Amino acid sequence: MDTNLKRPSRPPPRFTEPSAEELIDGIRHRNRTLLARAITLVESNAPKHQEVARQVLEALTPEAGNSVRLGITGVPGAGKSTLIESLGFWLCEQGRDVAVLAVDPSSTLHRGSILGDKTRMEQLARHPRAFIRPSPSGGTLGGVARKTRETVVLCEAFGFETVILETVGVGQSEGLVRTMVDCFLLVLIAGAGDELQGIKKGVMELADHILVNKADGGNERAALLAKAELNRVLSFLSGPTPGWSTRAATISALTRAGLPELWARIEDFLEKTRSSGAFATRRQRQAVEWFESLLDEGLRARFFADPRVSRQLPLFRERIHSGQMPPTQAAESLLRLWG
Ligand SMILES: Nc1nc2c(ncn2[C@@H]2O[C@H](COP(=O)(O)OP(=O)(O)O)[C@@H](O)[C@H]2O)c(=O)[nH]1
Ligand SMILES: [Mg+2]
Repeated sequence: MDTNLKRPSRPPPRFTEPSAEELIDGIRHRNRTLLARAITLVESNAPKHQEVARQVLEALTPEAGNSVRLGITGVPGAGKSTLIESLGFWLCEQGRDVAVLAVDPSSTLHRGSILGDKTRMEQLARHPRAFIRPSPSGGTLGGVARKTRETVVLCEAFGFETVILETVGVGQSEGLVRTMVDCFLLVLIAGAGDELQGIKKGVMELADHILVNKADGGNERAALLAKAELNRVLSFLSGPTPGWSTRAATISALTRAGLPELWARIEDFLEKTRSSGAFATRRQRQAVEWFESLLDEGLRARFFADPRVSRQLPLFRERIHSGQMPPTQAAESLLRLWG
């Protein structure tokens, strides 16, 4: 007897993509699967996905903006992911919904890096109030920036109260993430003599709070010394937020000692900057920066997609290569051809 005949018939698997309306409705009703699908569309470079993503963003942007956006930077190995897991879990346990997004402009080439991070946030990833998303592969810094900003909008419309952005790549991503967050934390570790560990003064000047991590297991004294040295240096630097003095503190992301103090410090920051207006001013400036970077990206994309440009481009390269045309003239001619 053919047992297959007795099986109840299942509906065929659904391969169709959700419409913009389904995604908008799904995010409003806190459907995580549809949130993830919408983020995938935002991250896609396919024009038909981008069109749906645009509709979703247009509908949901007015509902976004209600989270605290935190950025966390620091050298690889300083303990950023461990800190995010500890802080995120702690916040979730207090009833807050936390989204964690990684920002890694190098991830186009090395998609592996964040996977390790994600597994290290195992406890947080399992928490029903948490949502963790690895970095988009944007192709360019501008691409990653756009995708991350749009993902923040989706997460906020969904209702996440805290959105944490972790910089993964080194070098370029700090400045970028600073333009997307309300409060920016720098994670360092004590030891090796040099407390600044190649962290440039410029990066310290982006931070609203500095953490000397791994203050545990006999390393507490070194961490306290590093903290004191940092606070000495900080007293000579101008911080990124008017009316707020950046200070260093010790923490252990592993034992979670110093975590409630960290959150109290962040709340103090939010309270002060909200009442002084610095919070709103920064968000306004960031909106203009977002607009400008969209223009930059859009112009680049349209320029290179124009057939007049793409037909001529190899020819111009060849002429420059063979010395027939100076680069300045070539660039100008190609731009004129387009605009
Ligand atoms: N002892 C100690 N180890 C830590 C602490 N925070 C992170 N680590 C360890 O440092 C390593 C790098 O941590 P990770 O969070 O991946 O650093 P990231 O590259 O900055 O994200 C891991 O082996 C962590 O377990 C801490 O507070 N104390
Ligand atoms: Mg990490």
